[in-house]
Amino acid sequence: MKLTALAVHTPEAVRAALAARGWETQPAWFAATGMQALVVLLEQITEAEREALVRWGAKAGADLLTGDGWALVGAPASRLAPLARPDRLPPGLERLAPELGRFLASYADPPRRWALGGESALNLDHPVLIGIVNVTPDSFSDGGRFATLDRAVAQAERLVAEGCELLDVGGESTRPGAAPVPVDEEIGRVAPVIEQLVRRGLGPVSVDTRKAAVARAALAAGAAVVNDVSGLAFDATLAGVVGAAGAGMIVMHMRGTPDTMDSLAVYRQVAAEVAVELGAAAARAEAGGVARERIVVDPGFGFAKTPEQNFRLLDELATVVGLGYPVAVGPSRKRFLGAATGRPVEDRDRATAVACALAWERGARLFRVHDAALAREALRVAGATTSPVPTGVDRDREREAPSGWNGTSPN
Ligand code: PMM
Repeated sequence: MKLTALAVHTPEAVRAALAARGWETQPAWFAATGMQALVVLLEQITEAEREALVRWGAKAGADLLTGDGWALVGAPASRLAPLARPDRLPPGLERLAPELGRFLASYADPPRRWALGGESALNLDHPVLIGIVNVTPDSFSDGGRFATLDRAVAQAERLVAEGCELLDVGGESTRPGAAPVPVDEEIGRVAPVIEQLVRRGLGPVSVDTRKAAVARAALAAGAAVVNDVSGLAFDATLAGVVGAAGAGMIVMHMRGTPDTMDSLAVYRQVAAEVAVELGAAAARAEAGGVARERIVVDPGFGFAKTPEQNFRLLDELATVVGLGYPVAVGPSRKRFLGAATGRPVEDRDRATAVACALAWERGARLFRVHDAALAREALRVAGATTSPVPTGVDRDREREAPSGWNGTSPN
């Protein structure tokens, strides 16, 4: 007898083992994703639901850890799948099916495109770089350098040449303690730059703002995306503006405002809490009229998080990916990277590139960076190592995976 431990962080290892034994690509990928171990945390469950779960777990061979109002359920994806199907659901667990079904569907078939304003879309089967064009005099990392129109355009041209597929123009610094910028001043900073970038064909362009009035002006100037670092907590009318314009939206997680956020970095389990709060923010966007396929979520590295919490969040990014929206990350040059490397802000692009590669491996698809060249190189390596789906798999058929998992028959 011969024993080989296969890698468990990717279905690729099981797929390759099956392919080596004559399985075709499609059924091998089905079976491999179905065999992946998943753990879901269920909260706010009743005592009756907890008991029904325990009974199901004993029969299904799932691992269960439970307490008052909660349960941790660990099982291969294929074994969890019946819980997402109303026709096969054990009695007493009816409330579980919709959420679990949504999660398993996006797990088996993650979003592969992000619809921006109008008909444009970004393909997410490879790492997508978002280049930062800050037109603030006080941004923490490149403050003031691109404050004039010409400089902003030159920076945008460089970022596009280095592979950026979206340019994020921001006119208000969000570093801790930064002074708020009046609406008119913010519009005066970003709108002319956005207009120039779009006119020169450097778009698509996103505007980094928390304010509906600024978003409206930016969209009129040609922006296709609104990137809101407040997760729709700052201006309740912002979602309506984005929804009405049919634009794309990045919903980022933070707590409080740049002034107060550092004191709010208190979590018992950072990734799970960020995911829940970010899910609520994305739901606010949808309720405001932003279509689901236009939404990207971002865990907000550095916003209301200590360096340790940022690293936990980076490692456990799959929890945020589990929300089912494409995930963007913005670790670029941030303080937590300095805490790990001892490097000053102007020397953190290598650390940024590594953080981006780690985030890709955990399911992030978009990367907001100051320096695109290094990040692109790191992401090329990461992207070549971790394919979301092996070549040869028909991804339209794969959509059916949750009901198709059985893992027993090669054909
Ligand atoms: N970070 C900053 C500003 N905007 N937007 C998103 N979506 N994600 C981020 O992490 C993010 C952001 C702060 O960094 P900067 O001042 O260098 O732009």
